[in-house]
Amino acid sequence: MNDKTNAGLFERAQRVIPGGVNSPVRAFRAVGGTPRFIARAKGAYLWDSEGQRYIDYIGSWGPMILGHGHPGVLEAVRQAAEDGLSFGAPTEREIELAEAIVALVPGLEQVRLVSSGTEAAMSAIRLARGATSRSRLIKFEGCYHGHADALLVKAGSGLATFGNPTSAGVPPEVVQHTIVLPYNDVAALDAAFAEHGHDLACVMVEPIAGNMNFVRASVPFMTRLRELCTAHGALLVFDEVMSGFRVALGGAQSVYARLIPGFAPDMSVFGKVIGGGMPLAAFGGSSAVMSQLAPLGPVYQAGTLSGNPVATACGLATLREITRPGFFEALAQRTRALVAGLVSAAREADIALCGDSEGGMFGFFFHDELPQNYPTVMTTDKERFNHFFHGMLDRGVYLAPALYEAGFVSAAHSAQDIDLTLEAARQSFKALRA
Ligand code: KE4
Repeated sequence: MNDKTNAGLFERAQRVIPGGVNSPVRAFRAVGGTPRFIARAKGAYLWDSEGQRYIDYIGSWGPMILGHGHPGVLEAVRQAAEDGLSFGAPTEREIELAEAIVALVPGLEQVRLVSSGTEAAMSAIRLARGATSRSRLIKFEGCYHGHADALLVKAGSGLATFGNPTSAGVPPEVVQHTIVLPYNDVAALDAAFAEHGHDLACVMVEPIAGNMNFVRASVPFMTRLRELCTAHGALLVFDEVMSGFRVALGGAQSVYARLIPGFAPDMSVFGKVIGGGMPLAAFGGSSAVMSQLAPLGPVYQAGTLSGNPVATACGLATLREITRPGFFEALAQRTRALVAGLVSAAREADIALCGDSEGGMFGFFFHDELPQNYPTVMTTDKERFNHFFHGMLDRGVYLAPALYEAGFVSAAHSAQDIDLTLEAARQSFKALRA
């Protein structure tokens, strides 16, 4: 009989899967200890292979905005699976999902569906380069856009967790066109555009960066970024894989459109929530730009499972729920209550903690003020975070297993779940002081 303990499963996994995981952050190497092997999930909860229940604040790193096992979503997936898992041919449901995304994101005229955020971001870069006949791109330190070679430069997700700002195996010539700038630094933007503006294809940015925990782009920074891209003919690409349909129904771009009159990016990348937990992502923009894509134009992009009928059913059912009146107001309120409760629980234990949230996405730092960029995030107390993480895990609360990751609340998290979480936090903070 196989050993079903987390430790036993981890030992067995490491024999046949590198690091025992299919995505590095899951290995708990940033926080130490044994990863939990999840057996099942329902609503706001996960159960590991030993039967231990956790209140889930990862939500599969964003997709599970409704909570796990939403009946309407499961029914849609069941029906779609009955009708066929994959055809490699167009379906009406792909049109419905594309129409839903375009309707929810002003400025988007067309989208192409793909299977992962990495694929969407990689394709958006290729399209921006093809559409502008330019090669250079700007990304920002602390932002992560998936693991395509050109973007694995000072990435802020797993790589930052490992303290490895670039990845082995990425030839220097592949990243020679990628400029990495400090986040929220207007002077650096001006200098980079002054030098490279004429051959910049695009700038890719996480408008609310969830791969260095939770850092907002400042209004002056975003305003200047928009001005400079427009002035130099570079495409402004919003990576909303994490923030899209998570921080607001219209994504982070709708938040900035309220703060900066007439603001909109030129292209957007989505993932996570739009797949509802199934492999689905998208990138989009104006028809003029998107028409450069094969089969219409010269920029090639393809995918066997792109627009998969079961994944699109899951995504559509998810979007149907989050567009219900009041959905985001309720989610944002619950998430704010969580963050405010964490900050006050820490204060009771005389521990410096600050936090922020937008919609159903949140972050917190063992720091006395919110970091505005990656170097500042790096100065926050990692050891204290790791102890807190394990204190919460031992008390049945599953936070993101890395200081540099954002957290996620779902519509299934009840007020009681928040209260239980805050009680676990009070005890964990006290233990930190002991
Ligand atoms: P995927 O290829 O993992 O679907 O998406 C890549 C991606 C692109 N852009 C942003 C802003 C992202 O946050 C991501 C993926 N996010 C990580 C969490 N930090 C996924 C978790 C993981 O790597 O296992």
